[in-house]
Amino acid sequence: PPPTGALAGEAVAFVRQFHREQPGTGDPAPRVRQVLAEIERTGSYRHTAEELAFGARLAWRNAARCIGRLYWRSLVVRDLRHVDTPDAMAEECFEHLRTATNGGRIRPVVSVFAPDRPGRPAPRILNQQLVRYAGHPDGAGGWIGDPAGAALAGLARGLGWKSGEDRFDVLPLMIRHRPGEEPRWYELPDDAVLEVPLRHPDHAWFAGLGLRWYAVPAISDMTLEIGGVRYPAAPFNGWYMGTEIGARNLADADRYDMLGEVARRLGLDTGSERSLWRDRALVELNVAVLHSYERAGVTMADHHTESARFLAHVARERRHGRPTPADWSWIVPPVSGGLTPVYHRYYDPVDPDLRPAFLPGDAG
Ligand code: HEM
Ligand code: NRG
Repeated sequence: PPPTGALAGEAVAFVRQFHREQPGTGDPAPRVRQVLAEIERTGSYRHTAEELAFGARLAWRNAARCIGRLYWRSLVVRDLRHVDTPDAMAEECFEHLRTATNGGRIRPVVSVFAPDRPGRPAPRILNQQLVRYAGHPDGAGGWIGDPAGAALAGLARGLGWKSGEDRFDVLPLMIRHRPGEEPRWYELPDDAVLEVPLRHPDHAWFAGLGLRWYAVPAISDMTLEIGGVRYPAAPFNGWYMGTEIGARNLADADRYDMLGEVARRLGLDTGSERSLWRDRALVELNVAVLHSYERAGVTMADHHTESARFLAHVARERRHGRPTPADWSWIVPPVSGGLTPVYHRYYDPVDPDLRPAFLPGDAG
């Protein structure tokens, strides 16, 4: 009898979905038999290149927290399943960044490295994103750099990385080959990291704040699961929506916490909440982010445009007879929520068991 475990169930469901949705792939039955036989023989199975590409795009389409899903079909999938040493993975992560950056015309890309196999876990990327800034306490109750990068900066220093004293030091890439082994670390080459210095269209002093951010958000700490197979190293990127930087990374009290300083430079009354100095500073910070990326020729979406695109996506999926599960609290932008159309409605319910998916952290 064919295997009936969880892997076999997931595998069959995925192969059927692939054949149902991909024109010209024909009857799934022969491929289902082949996959089940391979699972019986080896305890796992290998996706074809086409299954892998489709599965990765589906995982994006299924990402309930992502507002950027309109372009899910155009995801560039780099099939790097044969790459499983830290040195080679680091090189390919740098190449991922170069391909994705594309001189500023950012391309959505995922690099899929080796999957976990029975009894043989694949290497892990320890960084949250391929590019992120280090942070450490300044000794006076404040922070230098990004508090969200403090744990990884500590880990990197423990491995021998010499951190700078800058507020925007790019963390090294850290890769653990096998469980229990010490991670290897790699400084990112300059030509793999595009950054944008921030300035404001109307306030010359803004450039003097010395703020900057990187061009490509490439999440590297989620596991891609397709048809029961787990790819723990599968960094992916799209482009930024301005609010991620202007309303969160640079604004949150536990991140760069810049609103007080921006408000003072704007001459606002920070003594009273009712002056709405936080809100006014927040808007100018977001103006600066969008303006700077535009001037630098780096792809970035504003929250109004990306919201409209998302609703176009929901409508198109519906025409194909498919739901678009979405998590309202993640989809609605962190500024001017009610000004965007995504605020004024609810979405299809989120199913945590929906697959393929990008799963949080080192899921298993
Ligand atoms: C989450 C935008 C591309 C998968 C998000 C979030 C935003 C966003 C704003 C919420 C992030 C937060 O609040 O921290 C975009 C835009 C894209 C894009 C503008 C442009 C193309 C992609 C791609 C993938 C993806 C290419 C995967 C292939 C996800 C996932 C999450 C997410 C899995 C949830 C992350 C988590 O749980 O922490 N996206 N995204 N997105 N996006 Fe996208
Ligand atoms: N908020 C995070 C990035 C999360 C994902 N956002 C994207 N993803 N745009 C930050 O660094 O601010 N993406 O794949 O494009």
